[in-house]
Amino acid sequence: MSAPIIPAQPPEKLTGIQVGKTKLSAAGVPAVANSLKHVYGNSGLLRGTAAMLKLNQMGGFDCPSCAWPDPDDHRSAFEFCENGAKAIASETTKKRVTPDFFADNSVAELAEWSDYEMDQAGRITQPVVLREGASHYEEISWDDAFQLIAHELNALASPDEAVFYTSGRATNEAAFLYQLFVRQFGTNNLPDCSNMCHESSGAALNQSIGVGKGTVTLKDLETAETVLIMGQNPGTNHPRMLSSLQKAVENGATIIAVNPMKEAGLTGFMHPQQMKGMLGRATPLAKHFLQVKLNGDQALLKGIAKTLVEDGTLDQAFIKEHTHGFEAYLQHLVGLNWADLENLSGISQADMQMVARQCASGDRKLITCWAMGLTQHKNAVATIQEVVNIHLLLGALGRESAGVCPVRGHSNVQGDRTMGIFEKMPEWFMDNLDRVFEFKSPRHHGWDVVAAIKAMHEGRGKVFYALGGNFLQATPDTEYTAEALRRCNLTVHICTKLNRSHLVTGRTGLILPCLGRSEWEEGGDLTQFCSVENSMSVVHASHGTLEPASPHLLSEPAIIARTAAATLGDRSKVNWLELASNYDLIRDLIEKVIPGFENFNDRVRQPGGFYLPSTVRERVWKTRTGKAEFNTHALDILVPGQGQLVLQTFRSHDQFNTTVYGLNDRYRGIGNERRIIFMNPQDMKDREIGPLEPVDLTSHFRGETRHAHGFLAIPYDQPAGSCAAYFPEANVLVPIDSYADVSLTPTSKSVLITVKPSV
Ligand SMILES: Nc1nc2c(c(=O)[nH]1)N[C@H]1C(S)=C(S)[C@@H](COP(=O)(O)OP(=O)(O)OC[C@H]3O[C@@H](n4cnc5c(=O)[nH]c(N)nc54)[C@H](O)[C@@H]3O)O[C@H]1N2
Ligand SMILES: Nc1nc2c(c(=O)[nH]1)N[C@H]1C(S)=C(S)[C@@H](COP(=O)(O)OP(=O)(O)OC[C@H]3O[C@@H](n4cnc5c(=O)[nH]c(N)nc54)[C@H](O)[C@@H]3O)O[C@H]1N2
Ligand SMILES: [Mo]
Repeated sequence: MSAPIIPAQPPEKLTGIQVGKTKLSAAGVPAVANSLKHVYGNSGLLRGTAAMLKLNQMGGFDCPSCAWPDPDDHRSAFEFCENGAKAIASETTKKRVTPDFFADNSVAELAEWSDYEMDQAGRITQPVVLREGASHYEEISWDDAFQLIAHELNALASPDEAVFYTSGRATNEAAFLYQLFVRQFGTNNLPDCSNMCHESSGAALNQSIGVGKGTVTLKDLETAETVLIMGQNPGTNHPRMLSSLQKAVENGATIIAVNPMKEAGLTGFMHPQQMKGMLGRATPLAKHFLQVKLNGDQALLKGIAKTLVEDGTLDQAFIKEHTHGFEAYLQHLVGLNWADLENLSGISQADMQMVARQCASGDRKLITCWAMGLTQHKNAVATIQEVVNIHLLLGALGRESAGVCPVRGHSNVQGDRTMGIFEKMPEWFMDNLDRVFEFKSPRHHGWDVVAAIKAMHEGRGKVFYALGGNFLQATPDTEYTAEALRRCNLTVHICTKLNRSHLVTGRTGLILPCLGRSEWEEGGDLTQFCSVENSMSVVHASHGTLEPASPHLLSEPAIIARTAAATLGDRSKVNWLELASNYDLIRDLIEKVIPGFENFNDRVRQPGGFYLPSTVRERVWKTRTGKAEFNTHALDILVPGQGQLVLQTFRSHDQFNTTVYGLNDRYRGIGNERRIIFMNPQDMKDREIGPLEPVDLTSHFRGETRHAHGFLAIPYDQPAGSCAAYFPEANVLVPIDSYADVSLTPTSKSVLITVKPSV
């Protein structure tokens, strides 16, 4: 008898919404109170305090939440934010998911649970397997689990039939070992969460300035004159960035925010560790707020560039010495008309000029920060290159207090890429791997996230192995992706907590639970530590200091090493088990393969770690032409058809990606509900939809439709034609074939939908 088909989406239950006021500033005492509630509620007083005191301290562990850097010198006793606290609470919880838990709850029953309930279940303690046709997961020994994986991998007709996903929490050591295993196995099928995240930034920056990373330090940010924050909600997603922004403002910087939503963290900040903040007095952050239409940034940026040209405020010397492609770009700007730019962006010419003049003022110490609001659109790469164009016009790149700052998401997503987690690493990297490990790495490119889903759907991908993450719910087109996973022979998840990807499995499903970042290594070895790279290219150590959630857990490097040893056997000359027992040995190998890691083991032991070198800071441009490149793109902006709206899928305050810590979105004034759609009030009236009325959403793409039912409509200040719902509930609406040009990032912020009252 075959098992029932397990639903792919969270249950469509409403949880009892409470609507309050939207907030005008972020953090303050409520943030601290909320952090403490999460930490002590989950972890208990002792474990909770022990964890919080080690978070982001030198000699402690790196916060597993976002990738925002720590101060280079001074750290306050609590260098954390509300969301870091929630991440820690979720990891250090006292609750456990044991083999008995799986015996009590069938997979079909677990599929009825909400994402919040699944996270609340606690830490998984032992490896478990869902055998073909079985209704429940059951215990399996580590050895048997590795044999099972090895058997399925070695039975494939080609290594390219396997998919090896990575989520950006994996440390450098785990990631390096993983990509080495995958390439020795014989494939480059290494999709990662970055494909859905900052891939557009990497692709754009690599082509424009020869590196795919940001070019500024914390000090640069704190001493900039103008900070442009585009498509980012730092109050929720990068709260520690607010202290840096506060410092920048205190040093005289002007902050300009560009966002369809007036996010609390952009308008004001109450520093929870300063008297003023505790008294509830906020430091105003953004002086100007440009409420751009969803996906309208490209037009706005062109308007800023056009003004710089019309005003003649260009850095001619920089342009001449350092750039390529200026003439073509100039011609393009001259040919644009203001009415189009205004219509497409929703921003007036006067405002675009005001921003341009602010950017060109003083010493042009301009820093532009951005996140998912720019990267998850069809024109994302073009838009980000437009950001770079402005920096090139002003010579605001590769010097102090100026540059570009893509603000990364996952705490080590940037490091994972440095370590080789990429389906198309450059030749020099592969050459180095071959030299150091004496093998021939596969040179044909592998699959990214979208390609991997399609391959599994079409039967070309047969084994899915994930180092962390929640593939089913992080990816677009939930129903399509679920079918892709169901068609696999085997799906394997290395993870800490239960999530929906564990329920929608291949013919056989495996859950391999690992240690969390806060925990010490197997055998209580406190000298072992891992390393990570933050959003500003600082590589530093992370020491686990807590007792593991279960004695059965293995570290990520150990799981990868044992998978590799079982699968490759004599085919590999690498001593996998030795590497997994001493991370210094892994770091020695990283040093041999990747430039910038000289004396890695010494330097990573220095307090605060070290910066990776940046060619841009030396004004060396590793591009096609050896210059920084102006890229000229035609205006290409998503315009909704008759009756349609553009939907963005974004994060609430109480979630970390697909992990739901709570049901509130405090700054936006939402309590106890996630199935909601924020709409412009006039758009609601036009559709005769009242506040809190249930609505159904239909997305439209190339004649195909996709549906999501039973969302509550909330009137919310944003441009007409733009609307927003939470990820992952709305992912079902994002079409698998709708992705960004060049970077192939799913267009999670550019979904064309129609909204109707539920019938
Ligand atoms: N607490 C918490 N922290 C996190 C995460 C989390 O889920 N929770 N996730 C981590 C990860 S992996 C990432 S990538 C980051 C994500 O950090 P963000 O990018 O801040 O995350 P989103 O919630 O997707 O927010 C996108 C923001 O861009 C705006 N936006 C959307 N579309 C547009 C547009 O077309 N133009 C402009 N100008 N703005 C737009 C939205 O209104 C919203 O404010 O955060 C990281 N940190
Ligand atoms: N519609 C829509 N979709 C999106 C986005 C969006 O804005 N809109 N954002 C995209 C972005 S920016 C990203 S980065 C992706 C995120 O995609 P993923 O990285 O795949 O998803 P997460 O939700 O971060 O993964 C959570 C799971 O990681 C596991 N985990 C937690 N800690 C550890 C650990 O230490 N080790 C291991 N091995 N596992 C651990 C837990 O089991 C948890 O359930 O989602 C993308 N998807
Ligand atoms: Mo991300």
